[in-house]
Amino acid sequence: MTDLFSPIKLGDIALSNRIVMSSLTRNRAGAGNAPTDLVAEYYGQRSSAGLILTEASPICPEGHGYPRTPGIHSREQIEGWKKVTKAVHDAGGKIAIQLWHVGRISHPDLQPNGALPVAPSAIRPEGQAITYSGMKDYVTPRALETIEIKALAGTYAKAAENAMEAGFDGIEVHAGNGYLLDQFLRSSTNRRTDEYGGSRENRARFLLEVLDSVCSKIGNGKVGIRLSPVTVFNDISDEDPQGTFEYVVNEINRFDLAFLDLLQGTGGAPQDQWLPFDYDRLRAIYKGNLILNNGYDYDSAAREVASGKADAIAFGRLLLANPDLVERFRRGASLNAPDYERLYSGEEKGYTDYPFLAA
Ligand code: 8OZ
Repeated sequence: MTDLFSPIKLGDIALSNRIVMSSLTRNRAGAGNAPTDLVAEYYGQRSSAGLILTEASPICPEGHGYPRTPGIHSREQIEGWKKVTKAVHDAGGKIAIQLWHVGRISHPDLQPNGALPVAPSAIRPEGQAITYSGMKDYVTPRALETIEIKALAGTYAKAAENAMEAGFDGIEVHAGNGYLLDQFLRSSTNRRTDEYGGSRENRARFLLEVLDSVCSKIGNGKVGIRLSPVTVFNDISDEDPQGTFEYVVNEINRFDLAFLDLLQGTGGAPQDQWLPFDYDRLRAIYKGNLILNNGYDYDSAAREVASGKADAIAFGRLLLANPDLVERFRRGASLNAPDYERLYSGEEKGYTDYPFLAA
């Protein structure tokens, strides 16, 4: 019987088990938003997971929206990520980088030359950005020109190429959680009247161009995608999420990607708070490997994999607090609890100091 410890190939990426580390923002990048030795140690500690998906990593300076998030657009950042991929590979693991552009979820304080953040449409999100000088209200972003959108697909491809140079096994296009690509997909944030807005076909166009661009550059077997059809994070919604995402997934099939990483509900929210969505219908449409995410424990994860509902399961908080989660699952051992105070700031405390099981 297939269990969480069964190997699997996701496109070109061979996993030794089906326990995937979910992408987790940790805000520990160093100078120039480059990963440091500490970041390499953190990922290296977690390399017994079948696949690590890195924290979201901006593809260009305009793609940043939080302090100390490690990018994948400068020489310094590529060199920093090389330390991370080496640490994971030396320990026998696999690692893919999540490519990110925050779109409107930023602030002039975090943008080059204090510019406005960019988005499909000039619609201000509710809420506040975390800047280097405290929380500040989000601003009304600048709507991208059509020609800039075409260029951005190439920026994703360049970042994917940088990721290959840095030694990653693959990339995950972050098209969820209310960031730039999701802002194009969903009706509440996309009021464009050109070929990138209006119908679901038009709202999905940018994402499909990005996938085309990154797959041409590094090969489809190294490309995955994150979707989160009903998250409410970052003030986003859709008039018809079922229709929008069934269309998207049907179109994505033609790329034969390494995987679809599907976040159910809103990240970190318990299941009884998820907005309604028929995930079985999406699964019936999708032809490739599926990673399911959000709130799984050993038993619920093992059930999804045994029944064939998922090919692998992503764990966020559990792998954050338990670097040796795979071994703990094998032994049925107790789990460390996450230190919620130190999720998004600090250095080694609450980051690289979670205890391993005694040998
Ligand atoms: C939590 C805090 C900041 C960013 C996401 C990249 O949800 C994030 C994120 C999560 O995708």
